[in-house]
Amino acid sequence: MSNWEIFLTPYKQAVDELKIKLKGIREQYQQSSKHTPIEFVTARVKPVTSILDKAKRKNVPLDQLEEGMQDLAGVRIVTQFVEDIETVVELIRTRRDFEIVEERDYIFDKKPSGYRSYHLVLRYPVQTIEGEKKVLVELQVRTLAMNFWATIEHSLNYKYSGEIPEDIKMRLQRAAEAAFKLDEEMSIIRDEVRDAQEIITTKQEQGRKL
Ligand code: 0O2
Repeated sequence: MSNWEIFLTPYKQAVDELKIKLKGIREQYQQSSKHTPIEFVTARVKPVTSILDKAKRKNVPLDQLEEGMQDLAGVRIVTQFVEDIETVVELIRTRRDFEIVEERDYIFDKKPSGYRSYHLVLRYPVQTIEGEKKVLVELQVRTLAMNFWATIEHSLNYKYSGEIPEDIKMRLQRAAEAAFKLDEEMSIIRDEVRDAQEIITTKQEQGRKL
């Protein structure tokens, strides 16, 4: 096992555990036939090449990664509606199995790129054979529309090594506006959509019991 693998093992454990816990919340909502504020959950440990790139970009010494790079472990919760983000954040705030060390609201305060998302940095305790180790985990909470935009923008940033041509940047700004409008429109018909989804989930649950 390489030194990187050993170093990243507790981060891998943290994201795996959080993924299971968050999926558990989603299932509990579904069983109770309530609208679930969690559409899906993804998680990853940052690849070593990305860690090295970011450390260079942000001047983080490699021996200070544990505190200096908050997103070595990343978990993402994707919601249907903007309002669900608040519900999820409230749920996270009530948890006792980790501590919240920071919250960043890029929804109220979107980034110049057009990026919108709600970020929380957690200090999560992992049980290792050497005892408990607390690791930082970045939790991103965003709607499907915000996620669509961020995924596309992230790929373009990768393709152009962070130097996206001006015309594409302008289109991305317009797409960000469109994603914002989509979230707004969906919020307006939210009650209708939620009623429909609750009927569907109840039918599915009944079908499962038969
Ligand atoms: P990757 O490849 O996703 O891992 P800062 O607080 O500004 O000093 P930091 O630590 O980058 O810097 O925190 P920030 O800004 O909260 O961003 C953390 C992560 O949020 C990023 O990780 C992205 O995943 C996402 N993010 C932030 N800004 C943008 C953006 O403009 N577009 C997209 N698509 N995603 C963004 P990484 O390490 O940049 O990337």
